[in-house]
Amino acid sequence: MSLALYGHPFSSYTQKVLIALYENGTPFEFRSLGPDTPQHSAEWLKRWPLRKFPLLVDGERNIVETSIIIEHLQLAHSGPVPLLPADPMAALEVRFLDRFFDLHVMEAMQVAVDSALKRVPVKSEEGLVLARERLERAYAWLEEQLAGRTWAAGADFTLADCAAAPSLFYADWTHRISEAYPVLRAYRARLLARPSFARAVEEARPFRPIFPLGAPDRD
Ligand SMILES: N[C@@H](CCC(=O)N[C@@H](CS)C(=O)NCC(=O)O)C(=O)O
Repeated sequence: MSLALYGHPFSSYTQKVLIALYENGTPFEFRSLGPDTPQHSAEWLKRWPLRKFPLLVDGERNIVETSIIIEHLQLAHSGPVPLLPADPMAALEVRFLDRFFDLHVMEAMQVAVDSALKRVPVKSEEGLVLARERLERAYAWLEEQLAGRTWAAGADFTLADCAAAPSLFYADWTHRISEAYPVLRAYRARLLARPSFARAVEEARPFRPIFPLGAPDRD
């Protein structure tokens, strides 16, 4: 059954799913959402009127919410890299960390982005302060959590790392991970060196000028 992914290369949540697809070499068609492809936007909105992306289409099925998409890929299109461990308690830990990166890193960073884009009634300076406070708490927690680990949940690359890579990538652009957090900085560097994420970062590079807070000259 053929797979199609609707999304945008610069979107953090799209990248989360791209990492999972690239990790397993899963064949799919990428349908980019943008001004040059109105037919993709029309199809995406027809299939998911809640206007969030990415959306995975697997045959007749529309699958949304990135964590669910990755779990679907594992169940229906598994490959050499299992992104959820077979042991249920180990899988629960991976799901918890996936939630942590989405809710406490990605969403915290998004506060600054949304206020800069005037999508919320918060001044951009205030949004940035709020995002920084939240990110600082998340960084401090992660510094302890990741000590002695290669990947978020231990020795294996999982769903949690798919969530961590784009969230820490853009969070660092929003509020730099300071030298007080060497473990977290090293983990972010390992994520950037992972071929699946490195590919997603390269594909998104031409879109850096659209980052509303201004993309730094690194990564
Ligand atoms: N919880 C959702 C979040 C998806 C999401 O917020 N995607 C962003 C793009 S990175 C989006 O759809 N933004 C458009 C909007 O909010 O209007 C998931 O995991 O898929």
